[in-house]
Amino acid sequence: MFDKILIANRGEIALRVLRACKELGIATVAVHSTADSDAMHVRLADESVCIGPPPARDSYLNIPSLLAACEITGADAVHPGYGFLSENARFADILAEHDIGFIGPKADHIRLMGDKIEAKRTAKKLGIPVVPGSDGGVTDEAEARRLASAIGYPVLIKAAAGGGGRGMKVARSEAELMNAVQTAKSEAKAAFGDDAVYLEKFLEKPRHIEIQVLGDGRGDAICLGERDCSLQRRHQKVWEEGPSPALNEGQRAQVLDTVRRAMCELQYLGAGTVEFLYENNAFYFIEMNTRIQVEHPVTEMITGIDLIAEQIRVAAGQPLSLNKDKIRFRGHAIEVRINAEDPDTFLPSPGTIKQFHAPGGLGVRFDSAIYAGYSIPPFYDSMIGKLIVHGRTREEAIRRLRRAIVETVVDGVKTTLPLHYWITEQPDFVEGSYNIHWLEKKLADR
Ligand code: MV4
Repeated sequence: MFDKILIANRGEIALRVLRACKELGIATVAVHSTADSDAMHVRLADESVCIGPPPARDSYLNIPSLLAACEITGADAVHPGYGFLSENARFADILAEHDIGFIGPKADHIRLMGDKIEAKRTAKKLGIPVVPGSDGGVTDEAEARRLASAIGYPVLIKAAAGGGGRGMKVARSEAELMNAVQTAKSEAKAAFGDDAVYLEKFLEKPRHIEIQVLGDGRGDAICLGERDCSLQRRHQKVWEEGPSPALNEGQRAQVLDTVRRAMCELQYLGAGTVEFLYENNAFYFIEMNTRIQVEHPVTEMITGIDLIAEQIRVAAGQPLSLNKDKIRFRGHAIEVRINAEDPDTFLPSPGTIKQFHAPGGLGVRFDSAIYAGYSIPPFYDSMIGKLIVHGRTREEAIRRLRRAIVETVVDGVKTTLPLHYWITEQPDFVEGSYNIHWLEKKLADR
């Protein structure tokens, strides 16, 4: 097992990793930019190192600084959290060259899943159902036309280096195709330095359902259920819940088993998420994320498994602490992201938190690094915490969420909590019938 873990992140996820380390008896090192000297993760860690000025590229993304911080403190492993360097294969390789553990997947798997064409090809080979589309990249115009008519319009053009919705273009007819391909290519080139694109059947009203996986890197893997993340705004998740209100037991058992077998065959190491679109009772793989995700507490609440502790164990070469027959799913969990934003305009609202009171009680979890008197720096993303609730049923979880939102006090900055309360008041949403377009449509005619 590792003796000392350096946490290459900030905010609530840095606290989340710190807590797991403490419970495992592992010493912790926090790193921080000059904008984060007063941050809670710095206060709670055993040691801390300043790694640079406020812009992330000079601090939280600065690999030489992070290596120096490991060297100075004698940390023998790094946990990257989410975002920043969490899916940077080169960082994983460099740590290995320096004999420092990376608490994440094998570098080759990070690289493989970072290329969305290769990821899809791999998923298909492993028996996971994928969205119908081109089996590789699209190069010339004639090929694009041929592929699109074979797939059937509408088609979606996606960037191989993309993900998270950036660089996608819809073509509803052959007349729109060339322009869509050209635009997608030049946007991909500008955003990622790579103009490779591929085609997929455009699904009109899918849900976004993702499967949490954990692998030991030696052929054992488990699936810890799904999260329904269909409530998004501009490709930012707003509300995540599990189990998905759209699935029945049979469908769930089947997709979980397919994904588990695939991860065993891949010899996947660590935590990962296999993302699907779900429409008309069918699953279609779109991407795989090779990191712990923001919404991992939904899974922890319904399984009782500490996902960060499992990541650390398997990264240290230990087996998973349980096998697939020991996993039990209990009740329903919902996570809402609390952003320091105006709930009507979504403009950022940085500033100083004057008063703060966290909600509590049965089935309530509040993951955050804020405190009364804390100033939210303007340099990073606006998420200041997550409220997670658990109940025996979805109805109970929604009622508990409403109660917990009312109990929460965050004064001094605007937050998205009123938006979440408003969502719980929408009858069609409470009924469970929603897709990836529900939130933006509702917001538009609110
Ligand atoms: C799609 C799609 C429809 N059809 N692929 C957006 C983010 C990226 N991870 C995949 N995305 C989509 N891929 C096909 N073939 C619609 C989306 C999409 C979306 C997906 C999940 C959650 C919200 C979304 C909002 C708009 C579009």
